[in-house]
Amino acid sequence: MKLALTALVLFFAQLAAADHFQDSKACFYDHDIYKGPSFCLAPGQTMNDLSRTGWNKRISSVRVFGSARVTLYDQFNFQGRFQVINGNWAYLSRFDNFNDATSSIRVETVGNQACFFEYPEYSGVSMCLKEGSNAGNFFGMNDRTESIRLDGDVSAHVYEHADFAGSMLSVRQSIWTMRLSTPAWRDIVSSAKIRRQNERP
Ligand SMILES: [Ca+2]
Ligand SMILES: [Ca+2]
Ligand SMILES: [Ca+2]
Repeated sequence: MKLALTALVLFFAQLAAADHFQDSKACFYDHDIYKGPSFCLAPGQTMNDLSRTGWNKRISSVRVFGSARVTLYDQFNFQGRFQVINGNWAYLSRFDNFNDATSSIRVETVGNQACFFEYPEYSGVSMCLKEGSNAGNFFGMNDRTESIRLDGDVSAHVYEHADFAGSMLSVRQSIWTMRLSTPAWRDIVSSAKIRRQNERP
């Protein structure tokens, strides 16, 4: 049984590693949960008028790979209401009502940082911290983290309590889901230090 569990953990660690090394890009889908027609953009690409490609006010879900970061705007030419997206959103309707609202898009790349997500698979509400950060308080993300994505050459040293107190876990590769790989750490992270991969906290 112990062997099976180790194999399972290894499997998820590999999944997370595979995901981490995928090319950075963002993909946009016509329907919820990444279904229907879609298109992808690489970091640096923008679309200032989605009506030219027949995609105006159609996007319903977004997937983000690698260290891409997306900004959606509800008007042409990067105007109007906007949302910054660091992770995967299966239902934009649950994200400040951005379902079928997007008219222009920017995709950028982000540097060395760690992103903390409310749900597994880098989804839900997120918070990203740059290399060198000392976040003594997670505020709205306190005790909510269920996946951690490392972008670039960083590790995240995460703590059970605020102000770097309690148990510490050094995260050196992305964690796809804490439900399986690190269950004791699910919804428990309250503070973190972000460092270069081999630097001490
Ligand atoms: Ca749609
Ligand atoms: Ca959570
Ligand atoms: Ca905590």
